[in-house]
Amino acid sequence: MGDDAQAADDAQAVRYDLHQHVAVITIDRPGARNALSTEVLRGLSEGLDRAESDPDVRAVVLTGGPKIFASGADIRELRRTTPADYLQSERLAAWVRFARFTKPSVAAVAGYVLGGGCELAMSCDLIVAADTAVLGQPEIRLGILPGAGGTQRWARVCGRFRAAELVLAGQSVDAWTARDYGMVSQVVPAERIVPAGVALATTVAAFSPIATRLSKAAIRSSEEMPVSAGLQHERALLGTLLSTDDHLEGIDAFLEKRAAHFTGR
Ligand code: DAK
Repeated sequence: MGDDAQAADDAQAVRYDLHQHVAVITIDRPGARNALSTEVLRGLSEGLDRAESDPDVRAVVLTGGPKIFASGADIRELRRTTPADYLQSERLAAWVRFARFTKPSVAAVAGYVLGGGCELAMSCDLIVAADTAVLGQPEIRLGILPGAGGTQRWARVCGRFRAAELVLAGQSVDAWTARDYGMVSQVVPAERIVPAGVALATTVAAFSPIATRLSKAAIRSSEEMPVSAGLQHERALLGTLLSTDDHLEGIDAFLEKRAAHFTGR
C-alpha cells in the first residue's frame, strides 16, 4: 500500500458507535490487517476515554473485521523501535490505559487475533469468538516475546504448558481450542459475532453500573492478589455496594416481582 493510501486507511482506523448503553469500538484498518499502529492505539485509547466519561455507557464491545480482529503490533513501526522509544512511547501508555479501563468490556473477535491483538482481547473482561477465530502469540517468530500481558495471562488462563505452546512454540489455536483452554467463553457463527458481543454487553449493561464496575475490579484483583487478600477486597467492595440505592432497588424489584431499574447511585 502506498503512503497516501496508508494514511487514509489509518485516519479512520477506529470507529465508535453507540447501541443504547453499549459503546462499540471497531478497529478498521484492513489494508494492514488491523495492525495496532500508534494511530490505532490512540484511537482505541480515545474510544475508551469517551466510553469511560459518558455516564450513559455501561459496557463496551471491542471488535474488528470479519476476517481479522487485529494482527498485533504494527511490525513496520516495531522495526524502528529502540528500547528508549519503547519505554517512552504513546504505545506503551495506551496499553496502560487499556488495563485501567473501569467499565465492563467484551472482545468480540473473528478471524486472526494475533500478538498484541490477542493481548488486547485478553485486556477485556469477556471474550466472544467467531468460529473463524485463530488466536496466537507469534512474537517468537519475530525474535521477541509478547509485551502486553501475553506470557502472564495465557499462563494464568490455561496453565504454563499450554501457554508455552502458544508463546514459545508460536502455535495458534482455533476458537474451539481457545474455549477448551478457558480463554473464550462463547463461540458463535462468524456472521453473528458483533450482535453476540453486543448482546452479552447489553446483558451486563442492564445491571447496576456500580455493581458491574466493582465486580470487574474484584475479578481483576484475582490476577494480582493472593486469595486471602482478594477475599478481603471482595468483602470491602460488597460493603460499598450495600450502601447504594441500586442494591435496595435490586432487592425491592425481586420482592415486588418486577424488573429492576438501576440508576448507578
Ligand atoms: N504489522 C504491519 N503490517 C502488517 C501486519 C502487522 N502486524 N500484519 C499484516 N500486515 C500487512 C502486510 O505487511 C501486508 O502489507 P502489504 O504487503 O500489502 O503492504 C498486508 O498487511 C497484508 O498482509 P498479508 O498478505 O500477510 O495478509 P494475509 O491475509 O495473508 O495474512 C496475517 C494475515 C495476519 C495472518 C499475516 O499478515 C500475519 O501473520 N501478520 C503478522 C502477525 C504477527 O506476527 N503479529 C505479531 C506482531 S508483534 C507492546 C505491546 C504489544 C506488542 C509490542 C509492544 N508494548 C506494551 C509497547 C506486540 C507485539 C506484536 O504483536
